[in-house]
Amino acid sequence: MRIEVVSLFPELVEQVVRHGMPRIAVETGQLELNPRNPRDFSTNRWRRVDERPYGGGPGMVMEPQPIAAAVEAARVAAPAAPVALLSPQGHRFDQAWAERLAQQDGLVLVCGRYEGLDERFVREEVDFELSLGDFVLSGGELAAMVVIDAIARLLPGVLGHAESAANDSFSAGLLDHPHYTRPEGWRGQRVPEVLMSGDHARIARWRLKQALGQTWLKRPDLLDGVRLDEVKMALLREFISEQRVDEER
Ligand code: 9WO
Repeated sequence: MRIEVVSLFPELVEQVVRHGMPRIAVETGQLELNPRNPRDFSTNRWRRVDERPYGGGPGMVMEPQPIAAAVEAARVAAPAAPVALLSPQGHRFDQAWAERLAQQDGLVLVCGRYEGLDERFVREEVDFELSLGDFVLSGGELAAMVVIDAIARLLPGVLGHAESAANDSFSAGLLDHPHYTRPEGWRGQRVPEVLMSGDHARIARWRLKQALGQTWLKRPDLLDGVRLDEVKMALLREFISEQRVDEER
């Protein structure tokens, strides 16, 4: 997959492929990340990319010409790629969005700075807007890096992809089960016995029960989005009844 990032801070966005799954995705040729700086496309003799807002007010607005030219160059490098703007007005980015975008051959991510972008640019060049949540950042770059990380770990061929991405309980619409490592006892708390039993079927059953239970406890809204078959319903009931026992202790 080829991801083109339009940003006034390309060196910031490039940091995302220095570590972790995005780095592996680049090293294995599954991901190509190409930043494009609107400043390089400015036809202004001072390479200016921002101007004062019509109507007045504080701050500056990104001029349409340089950022549109950068997006047009990105479109040539990644034909048919959708153009997404990172903004609080966008669709809420989630795992389903990550999975959908990971199936594309290309993607153009546009990062704004200053007080915002000229609205005519958004109408002309942007296919959809993506939001990480209801908060304001100083620019779209950190949000673009989050989107790139979420996509990179889903790309086929990225190390461990087959097991870990499919195993993510988020791919089943659930939170993760708890994890434990050595030592067996720490600050008076023991690792659950089942995890040391070597009984893989029992372990898988315990993990699914915990994933269902943790989702019920911490994010009950997510359970509205998943169809619980009889096995899962039974596991969740079992988790809930064990909760009550824990509370009474
Ligand atoms: C800022 C803003 C504030 C209140 C209501 C709507 C708003 N839109 C923007 C906006 O698009 N700002 C541009 C991009 C320019 C300034 C910094 N930008 C930005 C992107 N701030 N916050 C984001 C963002 C992106 C994705 N998810 C959450 C926030």
